[in-house]
Amino acid sequence: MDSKHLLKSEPTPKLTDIPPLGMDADSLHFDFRRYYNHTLGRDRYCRTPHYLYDSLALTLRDRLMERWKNTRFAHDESNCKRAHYLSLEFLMGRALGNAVLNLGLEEELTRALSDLGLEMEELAECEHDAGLGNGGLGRLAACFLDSCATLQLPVIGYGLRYRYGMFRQVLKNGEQVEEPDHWLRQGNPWEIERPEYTQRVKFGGRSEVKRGRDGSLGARWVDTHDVVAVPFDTPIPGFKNGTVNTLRLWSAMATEEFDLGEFNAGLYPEAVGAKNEAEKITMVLYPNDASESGKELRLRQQYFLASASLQDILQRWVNVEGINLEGFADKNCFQLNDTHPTIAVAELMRLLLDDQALTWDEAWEITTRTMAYTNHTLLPEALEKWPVRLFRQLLPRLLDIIYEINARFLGEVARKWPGDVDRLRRMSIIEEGPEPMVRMAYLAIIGSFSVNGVAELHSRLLREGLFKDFYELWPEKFNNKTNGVTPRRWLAYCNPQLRDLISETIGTGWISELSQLSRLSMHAEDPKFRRRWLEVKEQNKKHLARVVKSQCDIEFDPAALFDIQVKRIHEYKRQLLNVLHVIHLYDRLKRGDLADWTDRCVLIGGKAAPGYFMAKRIIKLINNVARVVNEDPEVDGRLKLAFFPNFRVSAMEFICPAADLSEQISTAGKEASGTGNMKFMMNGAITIGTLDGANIEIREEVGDENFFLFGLSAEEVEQTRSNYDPEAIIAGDEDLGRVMQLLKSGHFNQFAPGIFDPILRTLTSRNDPWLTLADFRSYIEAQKQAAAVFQDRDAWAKMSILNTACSGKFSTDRTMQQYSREIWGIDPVPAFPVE
Ligand code: 21N
Repeated sequence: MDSKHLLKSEPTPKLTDIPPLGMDADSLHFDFRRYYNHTLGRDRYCRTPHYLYDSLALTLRDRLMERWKNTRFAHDESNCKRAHYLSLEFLMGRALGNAVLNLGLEEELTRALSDLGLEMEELAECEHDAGLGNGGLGRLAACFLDSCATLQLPVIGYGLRYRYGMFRQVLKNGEQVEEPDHWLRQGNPWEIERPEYTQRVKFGGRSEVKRGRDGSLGARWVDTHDVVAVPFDTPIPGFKNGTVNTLRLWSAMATEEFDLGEFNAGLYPEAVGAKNEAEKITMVLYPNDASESGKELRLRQQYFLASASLQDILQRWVNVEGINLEGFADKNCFQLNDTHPTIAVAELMRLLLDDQALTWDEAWEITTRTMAYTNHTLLPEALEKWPVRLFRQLLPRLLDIIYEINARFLGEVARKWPGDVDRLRRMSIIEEGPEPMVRMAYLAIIGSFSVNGVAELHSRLLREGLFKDFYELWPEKFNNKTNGVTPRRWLAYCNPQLRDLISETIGTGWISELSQLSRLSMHAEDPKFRRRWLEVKEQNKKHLARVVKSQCDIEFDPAALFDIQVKRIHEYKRQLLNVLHVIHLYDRLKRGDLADWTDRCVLIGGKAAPGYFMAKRIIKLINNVARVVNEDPEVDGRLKLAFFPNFRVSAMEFICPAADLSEQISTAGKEASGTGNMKFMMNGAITIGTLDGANIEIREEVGDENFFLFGLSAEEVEQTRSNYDPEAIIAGDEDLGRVMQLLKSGHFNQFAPGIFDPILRTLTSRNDPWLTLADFRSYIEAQKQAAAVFQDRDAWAKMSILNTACSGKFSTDRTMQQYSREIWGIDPVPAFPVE
């Protein structure tokens, strides 16, 4: 720590010994008014609710602050092992409602506010989502933090404080337009800046290498351009347990010297430009969810996170334990959220070798005992590779280290498989070719003691396919950790009516022990309980219908089947299959085929990566089909289709409680896990899905009779590819024939001929990687079955209740218990009580 930040004299304990804040309505009421009037200086003429929101956030933050400090003290004094979750994304969403729930303040706060004529929900709406992530991977990190705090696990999140989060999606003429998400514009009451923990990160320059007597590398990294990393901490409250953990996000700042040289040379604009260059690093989140960006700035972001975080952790170690790093690996571990922060493997080696003067073997021992890697995708286009050339330019010292890791590793492979040159080529960190590349996944596997996938099927496919060579070398590294979601945000907070019904029926223990939901099963037979269950769903559907009306100007009838698919738009997720089904239903209505008809409202939402042409064209198709279907008098309201704009965490909070049917229809073998599927299930939606990702485990838990299964299995998908003949499928299926004819005829693009040709071409290509038409028939049949069951309100209610009742496995509390016991080797540490 910088000595200029330290006081010369020890302050009296009186400075920090203060009584705890009241958790009653009167204390909250008093503090809220004090913030509004005295701190923010507003008066009765102020008409914007934002200052009311700020006053409330500050009132709550004070209560978090004292618990936060007590948690830190408890961790420090117990000298416990800690886990550090390194992630380029934390999709936190809003903090206020979650803080109220986890602090157990819902009742008292409602009283305090109602006395002032205010409602919490209205103030909560003022908060901008912290959208510092793309999709599942980023939201998973956020759910993990909630569960770690609730389980009182000493886990710290490390990420980047992007000034612009995930873009805002607006629709113009049915097409996606991106707008910047300046989420910090109105300030962020949930973060506190910690300049005292500032770090310095190096870029560029040269590496001067010299080999030591024991063969180890000694080196100096010189002539670097440094960037300063300033941490901002966000409190992560556990559920009613006094624990508040930390999410630490780094913000890039120019060093003071950075511009000085140029400034002195009279190049003032250039100096300020250089400052911008440094601060660009944390300016914006990359918005591609499932393909690597390949951009230099992205690699800068990754290294900035890895280096600042590791230096922070090592500095703490040295401050507390001194320079002896022997016990470091017993007290620390790092979880790499996909390959994005994997440069941490080489960076930890650099810090241990160059700064701490350890030998290679000592440093490698610490690295491989502390690093653990989670893979989130099998899609080849998402596997990160960086040009060696770029590494040499930007991180020359790290490239030296990667080469050395690779040389020693290939030696090990050669000893195990003498003469197997092809295996050496396959397993090398460096992919040879005209432009040699660094394969980040291989660096992650080689540098880690644990490699995990995120659902059973996904982990098996990693062992048998993508990482087969590595599995043969190190089977003991490989394991599965099926994803989950936090039941606090995704049931107790977002669905208060269902929460109250469940708690009235089985008590409140389920909120922190979700397997208790199984006690609902016996009530699934009770007609009165079923009626109340359906009443809650109906209320939630009415709420969603109001939002759809205001956002999309489309009327949803709450009595209809609410059929929902919300997730990033990607061809493998097959939003197109959903659209083909909607067109098929439309075609049935037009032909007067009303046999066993069920009214249906289909909602599709999600963002497309800005550079992903096909995904954007799929959005356009959804909107065009919606317009034709919704406006056709012959359809007469029996079928509705809406595209929900700007899908995000805070939207999912009212969407998932209102779903009847959850669409999880990816090509089998492509969706690593899925987590939206779990949110829907918890809230009593029934899944229509393929045997992909965690769908398989959802079906195992709930039983085949409470799940609408369709489609090829992952094995069948691979067998089908070689003789896939979509034209033959169309010829053999009249319904599909008519759907394709409608599309081809331009029925949905009367004034823009040809715009859907690219979509038609992939659907009818023998090389369509997503095999959409192969699953058409079985999808239509499963949909028909769902529609039929929906008519039988009692049968549907029972299935819905059983879905919630069987969702216990999909709590991140279970997931985090497994990570903590089977990977991290950490134990819970109770926080000191506030008193
Ligand atoms: C998801 F832009 N993986 S979101 C899985 F370069 N990867 O698809 C899902 F910066 N993102 O099945 C699973 O449930 C979820 O993870 C949680 O395990 C995701 C990768 C990504 C790639 C590049 C970039 C950003 C993100 C970018």
